[in-house]
Amino acid sequence: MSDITVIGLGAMGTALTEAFLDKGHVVTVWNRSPAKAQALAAKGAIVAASVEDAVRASPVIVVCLLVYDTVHEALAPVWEALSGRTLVNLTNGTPEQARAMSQWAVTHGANYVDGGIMAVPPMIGGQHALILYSGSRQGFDMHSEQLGALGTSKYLGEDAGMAPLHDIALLAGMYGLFGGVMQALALTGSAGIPAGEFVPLLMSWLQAMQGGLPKWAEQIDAGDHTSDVASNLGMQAEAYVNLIDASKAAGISTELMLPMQGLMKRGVAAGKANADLTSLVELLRSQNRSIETA
Ligand code: FVH
Repeated sequence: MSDITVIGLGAMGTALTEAFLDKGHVVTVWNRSPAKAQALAAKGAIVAASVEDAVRASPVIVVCLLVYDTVHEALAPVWEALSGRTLVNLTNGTPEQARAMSQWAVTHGANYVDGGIMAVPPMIGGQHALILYSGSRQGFDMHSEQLGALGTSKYLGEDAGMAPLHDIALLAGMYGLFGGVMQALALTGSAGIPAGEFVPLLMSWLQAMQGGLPKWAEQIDAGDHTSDVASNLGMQAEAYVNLIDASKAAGISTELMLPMQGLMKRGVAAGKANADLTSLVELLRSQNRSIETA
């Protein structure tokens, strides 16, 4: 028996395996393309000949494949081997996919823990690598020491959907930020300003704006978007027009910027001109436009 099995040796699965090995764990690995296991074997990993052998090798199976469908594809034929083991699925997915997989695993006698990796491969094993977990408390507690090799663990409760929900919400924040950063760099770049010159200014601006988020949380939790408003939506919607116009004038695509403008306009039309930008969160909740227009 080994301590841990890792199924999936892409960029992330490889980093996970290395972190387990670094902490002295005995690790069995399996990957669809066997060549990716060679470097890990040289570092001490045991290479299983089949998925079934990999599952049977350890009490805890860490899976990190591309998407949930590939997890099903890989594990469905070997369901009998999962009984009595803990399945930790670190593949990116939706809360619904995680809950369905939890049900499937539990039906086959396994503890199921879902995970969201908030880190890129080089961060794995360091304290800044945050790994979110949810699902079986028993499964998480039994293996929390081994999982601690990957970074900082945060357990979010028995509902397997909680880790992917938090994961996706954090990624939504990240992609929103990155979208704005791309627009900013395209704009300044069009005027010949090197990114290296502008980025320090951008970073300190974003840091300053981030300081306002606790107030956002207070307003959203209280459902009060009209007290103590410093920058009302009506004013921001007018200023936002300049952002679109300046981009167009510079020959920069507005495709990343237009959805936010659409939401602002909807907020103003809904009578929220004097409210804070936070009122738009309620608008997103109450009317799912992407579903309506899909
Ligand atoms: N890398 C990152 O920055 C992010 C950080 C946050 C978490 N994500 C998620 O982690 C999952 C794996 O990502 P990855 O970076 O390891 O991805 P790849 O390097 O592309 O490796 C993909 C592995 O999946 C295997 N695979 C794909 N299709 C199948 C299949 N049909 N059957 C069996 N295995 C399959 C692939 O095998 P192979 O191509 O080497 O044979 C790799 O092992 C992912 O959910 C991220 O969103 C990473």
